[in-house]
Amino acid sequence: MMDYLLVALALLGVLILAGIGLVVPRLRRRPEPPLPRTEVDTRAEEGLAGPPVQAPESDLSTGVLVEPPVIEVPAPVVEVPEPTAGRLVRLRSRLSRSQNVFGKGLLGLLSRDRLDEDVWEEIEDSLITADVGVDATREIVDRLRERTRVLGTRSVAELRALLGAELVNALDPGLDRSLRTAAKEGVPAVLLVVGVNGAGKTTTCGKIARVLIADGRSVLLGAADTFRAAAADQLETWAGRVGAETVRGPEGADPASVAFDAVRRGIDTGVDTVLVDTAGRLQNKIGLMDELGKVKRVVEKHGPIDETLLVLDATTGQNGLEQARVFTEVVNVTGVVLTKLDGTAKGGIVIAVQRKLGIPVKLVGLGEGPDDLAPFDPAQFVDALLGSEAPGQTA
Ligand SMILES: Nc1nc2c(ncn2[C@@H]2O[C@H](COP(=O)(O)OP(=O)(O)OP(=O)(O)O)[C@@H](O)[C@H]2O)c(=O)[nH]1
Ligand SMILES: [Mg+2]
Repeated sequence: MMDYLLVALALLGVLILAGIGLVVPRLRRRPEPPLPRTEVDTRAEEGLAGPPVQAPESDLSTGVLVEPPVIEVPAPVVEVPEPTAGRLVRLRSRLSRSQNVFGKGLLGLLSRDRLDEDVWEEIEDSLITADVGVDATREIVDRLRERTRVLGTRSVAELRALLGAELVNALDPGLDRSLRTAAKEGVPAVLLVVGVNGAGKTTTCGKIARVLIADGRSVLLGAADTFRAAAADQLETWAGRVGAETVRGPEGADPASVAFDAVRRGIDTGVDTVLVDTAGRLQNKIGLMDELGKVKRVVEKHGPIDETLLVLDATTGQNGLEQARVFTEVVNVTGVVLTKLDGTAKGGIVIAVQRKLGIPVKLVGLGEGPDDLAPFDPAQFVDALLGSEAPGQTA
C-alpha cells in the first residue's frame, strides 16, 4: 500500500515538473516591442531593398519555437581622418609610374654624355608621351636647352634642378589653389562637384568631407546624382564614416531640388560646408549640361556657389580634356581635381589640364583609399615626379 502511494507521488512530481518545463519557456518568449522604423524598412516595403528577408518559422515537427538568430548590429564607428598636412609628400610613392618617365627617363636622357639634337628630341618625345601637351613641351624643352647651354650645366644634380624649375614654371605656381570652404556670416560655403561619369566625383566628395572634418569643420553632403539609386547610397556611406549628414531625394528626383534642399538644410543646421555631388551620366550630354546648369541656378537662389570643382580622370589623358571644356562652359569651374594619378605614367597631364582649361588644379587623387587625396602643390609634385632615385644624383 505504502509502495503504491510512493509511486503515485513520484509520478505526480514528474508530471508537475514536466508541466513547468513546457510553460516557462513559452512565458519567457513574450513578443518583443517593435524596433524603430528605419529608412531601410521603408525602402524594403517599397520594394527597393532587394528580396524580402524570410522570418524565422517554428519547427512544426517538434512544436518548439526556433529562436531567431541574434544579429548584432555594431554601433556606427565614426572614423578620425588623417591630418591633411604633408599628404602629397606622404603619397609621393603613388606617382611611381610617372616617376619612371620623369625621374628615371628624363634625367637619364639629360645626363647623357652629349646633349645632341637626337637627345633633345627624345626628351621632347618623353614629355609628349607623358601627356604634357605639345605646346608646353616645346616651351619646357626650349628653355631647358637654352639654360643648359648658357650655364654649361653637366652635373645630374644641377640638371635635375633645372628640369624641376621648368616643370614647376609650367605649372604656374602663382595660381591660387586654396579651396573656399569656410562659412561666411553663418552661411555655409557651397561646393559643387561635377565631371563625367566614373571620373571619381562621389569618391572625391567623400574624401573632401574627410579632409574638412579632419580640419575641424562640419560638413553636409547633398546627393544630387538622382540618376542612379546607388549613387546616393555610395555618398551616404562616405558621410556615415565621418558622421556627416547626407541629404538625398528619391531615385529620379529633380537633382536641382535635392541640391537646393541640401543647402537649405546646411543653412538650418549651421554647418560650415555643403558638398553637392552630381551625376556624370544622363541619356545624353545636352541633358546633363542642362541639368547641371539648372542645379547651379537653383542652388544660387540661396547665394553664390563658393567653389565648383571639375573632377577629371588623369588616365583618360588628352581625350578627357575636350569633354572637360564643355563643363567649363556651363558652370563656372573654379578648380580641377585630377584623380587616379596613381594609375598612370602620364603625370604630365596636370600641366596640360591647367594650360588648356586655364583653371588651377587644386587637388589630386592618388588612390582609392579614403585619405588618398592631397592638396596640389607644384613644387612638391615636381619633386615627387623626379623622385629621389635619379641616376647618379648627389643632391
Ligand atoms: N586609383 C584611383 N581610383 C580612384 C581615384 N578616385 C576615384 N577612384 C575610383 O574610381 C571609381 C569611380 O569613382 P566614383 O567616385 O564612383 O566616380 P563618379 O564620378 O562619382 O562616377 P558616376 O557617379 O558614375 O558619374 C571608383 O572605383 C573609385 O574608387 C583615385 O584617385 N585613384
Ligand atoms: Mg558618383
